[in-house]
Amino acid sequence: MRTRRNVLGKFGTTGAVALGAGLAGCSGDDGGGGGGNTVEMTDSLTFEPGNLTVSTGTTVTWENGGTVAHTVTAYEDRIPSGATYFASGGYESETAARDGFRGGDAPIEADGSFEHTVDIAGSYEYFCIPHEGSGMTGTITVEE
Ligand SMILES: [Cu+2]
Repeated sequence: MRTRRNVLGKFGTTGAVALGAGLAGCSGDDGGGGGGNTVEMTDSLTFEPGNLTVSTGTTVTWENGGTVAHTVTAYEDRIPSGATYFASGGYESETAARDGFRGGDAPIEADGSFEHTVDIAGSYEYFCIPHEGSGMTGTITVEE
């Protein structure tokens, strides 16, 4: 485990903190080619896949595989009742996330990542603040 440089190179500083908890036991990744619980943020201003279905307790990881910076920001009124709000940057509300972005807070740069564990079943809709107008939105469907 002396691959600190590689780890940072792949996940960037945003994901470094969560990496220890999220991937430490994951060397035998069951993703089978990058699928699984990962959503990629692309230079085409899309989340891929746009709709990801996972089970409760899953940690979803968003990775910026391109060069354009993005955010992962949940629509506050389009997540299940009782679910924890999530947004890259650690904001606790959609308004705070939008205000923070307007104020110049760094979004997820190239090679950066964000992750969130979904613990309540239902549909979670989210978007990218700078590219919302271009239709950069996504949905996580969480099943029991
Ligand atoms: Cu974006």
